[in-house]
Amino acid sequence: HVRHQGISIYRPFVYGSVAKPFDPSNRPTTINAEHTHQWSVFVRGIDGEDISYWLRKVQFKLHETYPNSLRTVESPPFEVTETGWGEFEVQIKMYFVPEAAEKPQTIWHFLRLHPWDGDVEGKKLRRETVGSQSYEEILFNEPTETLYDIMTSG
Ligand code: SLL
Repeated sequence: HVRHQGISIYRPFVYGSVAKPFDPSNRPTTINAEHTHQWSVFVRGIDGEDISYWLRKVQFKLHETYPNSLRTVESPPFEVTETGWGEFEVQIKMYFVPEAAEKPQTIWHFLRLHPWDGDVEGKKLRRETVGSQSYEEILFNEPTETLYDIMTSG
């Protein structure tokens, strides 16, 4: 791969989660009785930008209590939706398009189900949606010429 020396390209993205408690009076009967929340964990562009021109796939490694805890998403939306009862650290491994000739990068996100303030029991009754997300930038140092062309066209 021919690389552009001394050049860096970066792109913003967001990763995080959103979790919503089940309404006890209106619970889907198919859901495991111990599960208190439905949640999603995601990697996405800013303002809905499609980032699949540089992000090829994402592997979300869930807590080992989940069946098939390694979830691979090969196209947007790069997200996993599940139900559960507990908070845990999600490992998010980002794979880049082959033109990038870059190794995958791993980031971590803490899946929050409960609000920070007050006690957990009280919050369950309030049934709040809890979101937690981080803004990041991916940095490609000395990008390949083909990646450079992809990133700078359109
Ligand atoms: C805790 N250390 O104890 C954490 C682990 C794991 C959450 C939380 C599993 C759902 C299922 C689930 O919600 N795991 O498949 O039953 O709080």
